[in-house]
Amino acid sequence: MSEKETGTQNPDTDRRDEAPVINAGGAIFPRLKALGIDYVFANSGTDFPPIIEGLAEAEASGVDLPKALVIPHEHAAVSMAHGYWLVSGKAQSVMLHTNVGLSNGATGAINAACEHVPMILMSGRTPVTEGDRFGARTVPIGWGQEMRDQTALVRESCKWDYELKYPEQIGGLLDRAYAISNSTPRGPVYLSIPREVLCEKTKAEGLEAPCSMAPAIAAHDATALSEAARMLAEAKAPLVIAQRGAGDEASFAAFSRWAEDWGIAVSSWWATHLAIPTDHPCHVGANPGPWLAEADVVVVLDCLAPWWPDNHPPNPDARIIHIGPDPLFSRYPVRNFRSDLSIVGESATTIPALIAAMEALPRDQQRLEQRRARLTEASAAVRRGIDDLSTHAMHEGLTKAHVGRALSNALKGLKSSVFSELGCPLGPLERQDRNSWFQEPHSGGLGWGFPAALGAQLADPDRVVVATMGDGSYMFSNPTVCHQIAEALELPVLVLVLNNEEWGAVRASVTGLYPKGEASRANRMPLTALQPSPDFSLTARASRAYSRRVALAAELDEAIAEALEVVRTERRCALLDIRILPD
Ligand SMILES: Cc1ncc(C[n+]2csc(CCOP(=O)(O)OP(=O)(O)O)c2C)c(N)n1
Ligand SMILES: [Mg+2]
Repeated sequence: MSEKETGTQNPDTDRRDEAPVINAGGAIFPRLKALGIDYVFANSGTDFPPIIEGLAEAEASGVDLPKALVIPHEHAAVSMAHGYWLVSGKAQSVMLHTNVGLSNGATGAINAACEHVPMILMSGRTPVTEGDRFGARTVPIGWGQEMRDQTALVRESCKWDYELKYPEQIGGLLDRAYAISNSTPRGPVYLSIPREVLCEKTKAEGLEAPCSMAPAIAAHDATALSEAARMLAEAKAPLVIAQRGAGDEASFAAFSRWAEDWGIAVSSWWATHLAIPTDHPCHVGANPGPWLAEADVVVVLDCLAPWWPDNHPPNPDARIIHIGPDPLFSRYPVRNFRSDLSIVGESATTIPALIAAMEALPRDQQRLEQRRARLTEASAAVRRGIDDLSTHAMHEGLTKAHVGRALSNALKGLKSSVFSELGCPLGPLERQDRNSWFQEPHSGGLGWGFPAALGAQLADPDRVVVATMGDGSYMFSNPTVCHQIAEALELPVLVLVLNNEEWGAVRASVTGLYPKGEASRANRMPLTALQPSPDFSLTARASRAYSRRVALAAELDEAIAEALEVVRTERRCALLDIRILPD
């Protein structure tokens, strides 16, 4: 009797006989490439044999694949994907080991979610079967890495998650993961990939086909946008607070022209991206306080927390407009900044639309001129204050402001991005171009700056990329790992460690809350010192980076110039361990 007659025919097996089949673990790679993904930042484990075997098979077959990179710590892998996105605008993927690898990457996922950074995050899943199946558990970790809900480790940070059930789902699920990750508001997505499923065979056919699902990009409501345009055109004292930049290259440039044209104050309170050049006549600096007190219309442009509620009370009569890909930041349970008008959309589209909508509206030319003149004066005064801070007597030692100013002088005329994590502050560090400034996300998962800078350098080898961070942040970044990556991938990042031998921000937080408390008066505040300070220059040198310790103000300019020269001519990572005073 034939199979057909008995009804035992397995259509799947039959199909496999006809079409070429590959290991499911390898099918992931050509699919990612088809989605436009250049890199898989990977940290492998014992759940990886079908992935590694599949990858080797795919490589041997000559199909187009993303580059799979060994990243020796998961936090670095996720943060590199984050940094890559920031300068390229292209989502990447990260592949980690079961629950233990995923938990090491979870802080990176929290950071990416906070900043709306898309990426496809994957991690293995310990086998569920205990034998009698290819790929089943073997050694004790197969049992030890079991969890009821592994995905819970990153679920709150991910827009979408799923566990791969069948190998033939790979193409469709990755398309969906990619499309959702890149939809407004963008963010990481997570797919868990169990070992037994990856050990199965699947069809090779179709893996290189174009993505089957387009991201959904939200656009502003036209009525709300016209209303915002009218409010701004009629405003007496308009203010924009911008934290996450001003969209793409074109909208960034248009935003600067518009602010000047209409005489609108722009504050960069806790800006994680640059929205306007620091020396723009309308850039009133980081402190929105005085401007909020008088503003009658405030635009909160993509800001999670646009001001400090107790310190910067807005004018009670002000009307407040929130604009952004998720203007109310719906993922956060508590965020009660008033919003009279909320406009959803990507800044790259909303900003030009708002500008266009205002063009046709009447303007009081005299009022605008007065506003412009006042802003020019006020922003110059803010810059003079910063200049004083950045250049005042250095005989007692260096400050973050001094280093920031020296760095901006050294970077003049170079295409550069500075990643600052409690490093050089914006202001003393002057920045003009889009993508020239990135600060750690407001989720503050430290250890982000160095690997994010590595990701940015990978995305744009011609750019000078600087990672400037506190000594604490440098240690959080797993520096040995980051220097290994820099050497292995030839990523000549300039690293400036601003070493005050403490967690200064924690100390400042204590003195802020208890200015006259025991801890503030103590000779040495508990739980904040990082002494004895390691010799970070040796950590860098372990991976053959250039390194130098800078203790004296007189050495600073020359040390930065020398390090920059190494970075640019030898294409080698360079680290300066710069002794700074506590703030
Ligand atoms: C992963 C992580 N752990 C702990 C903290 C808490 N934290 C916030 S700021 C800070 C100190 C940072 O020290 P450093 O980088 O040396 O900068 P400094 O404030 O000394 O200039 C710490 C520990 C955090 N934000 N993230
Ligand atoms: Mg410190």
